[in-house]
Amino acid sequence: MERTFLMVKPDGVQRQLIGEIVSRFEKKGFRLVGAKLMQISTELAEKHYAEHKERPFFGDLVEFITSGPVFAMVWEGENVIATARQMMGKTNPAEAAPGTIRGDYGMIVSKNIIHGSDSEESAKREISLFFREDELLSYSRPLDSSIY
Ligand code: 3AN
Repeated sequence: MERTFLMVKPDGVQRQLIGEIVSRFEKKGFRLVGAKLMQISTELAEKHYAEHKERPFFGDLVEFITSGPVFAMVWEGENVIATARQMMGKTNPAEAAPGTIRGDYGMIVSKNIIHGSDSEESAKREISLFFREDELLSYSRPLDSSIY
């Protein structure tokens, strides 16, 4: 089953959106296989955002993501990487459709509430950056047979 890395960013934690965000993915039918509230170090932030190293906003990005606690999660399910991106909405909340997380709660691109892996490759990379193998659980729910 496909897995993705999702993270409520410091602005989402401050705005008390953890429960709302977890609830959306839960209700969709995806399965939570790992989660933790954590403070990201500068070193981890630079690794996580390595692909943006040359962008002018890289310094601000690292500063912001390390500015307070984040809620890191791994979710599992059919096509979860692409579907979670759809549920998050476009990077710029001003362009994100209503009904998406960023469309409903976000205002500006630098504080867009949630991060989600954009490909299978980045999901693998990000999951292993943030979680040890023994922090991820495999289990089934009675509901699974109704979802699939
Ligand atoms: P996404 O998070 O939707 O995959 P990316 O990977 O293009 O978007 O950007 C990573 C993060 O960098 C975004 N979540 C956003 O917070 C920040 N970001 C992207 N573009 C800008 C920008 N023009 N100015 C400031 N921050 C930006």
